[in-house]
Amino acid sequence: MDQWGRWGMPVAASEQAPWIGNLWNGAWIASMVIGVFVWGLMFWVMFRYRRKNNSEVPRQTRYNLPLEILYTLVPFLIIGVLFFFTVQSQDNVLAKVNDRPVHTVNVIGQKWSWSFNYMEEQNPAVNSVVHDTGTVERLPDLYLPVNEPVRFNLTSADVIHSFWVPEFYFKLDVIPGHPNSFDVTPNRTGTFLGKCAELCGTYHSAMLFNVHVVSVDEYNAHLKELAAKGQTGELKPPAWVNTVPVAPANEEHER
Ligand SMILES: [Cu+2]
Repeated sequence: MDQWGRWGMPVAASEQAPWIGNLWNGAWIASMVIGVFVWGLMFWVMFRYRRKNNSEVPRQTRYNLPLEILYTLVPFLIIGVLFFFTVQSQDNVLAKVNDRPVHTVNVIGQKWSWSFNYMEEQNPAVNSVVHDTGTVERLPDLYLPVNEPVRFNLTSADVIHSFWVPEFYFKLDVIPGHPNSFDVTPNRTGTFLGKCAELCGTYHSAMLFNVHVVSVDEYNAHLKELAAKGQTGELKPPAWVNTVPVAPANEEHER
């Protein structure tokens, strides 16, 4: 029920999420206010200026310059306000943590799962890069320490994917040959479902991952577990991007 108060959004789990949450709420409230006002005007004129009897035609207004200027300017004003708050939210959500983020996770999107490289060479708990990768049958797990800034570097091994954790109110495209990055500070422990938000092929719908926001101790324990399993070193996408094979030009396709 309290989801109504968020206009359908899940409970936020990151420091950056309120920027998007407030934009989302504000846009809905503005739309509802404008909607109610416009519906009110429509119904008011429909009833107030109805034809009263069959002989008399209501006065017909063809041109009203002030009114026309008004309804040209007001939409620009509405767009301007939405634009301002959109840019403001975007700038804050994409802002990089000063200096150096505490943790870095290099993410690879591949058909149809994810690989996570925890760049923890400086972390005394493991002193190395550890990784985990998923398959269509086994969802990968992404562990994140609560209240610590994490930088995500996103690369793709093949086609365009999109890294999306709904509870962070954020997603970013994972584009082959075009690294993207963003910083996020998870601030609520729990297990969330991450998804690929870009239709990327046959098993796009299976491209899910579990996000565990845990205490720093649990985070370090998980890194050690990965190291103990021998999952050390960084997984990298291929240097050149695999593309869909193109049929030879001289081959004829007849039907
Ligand atoms: Cu995908």
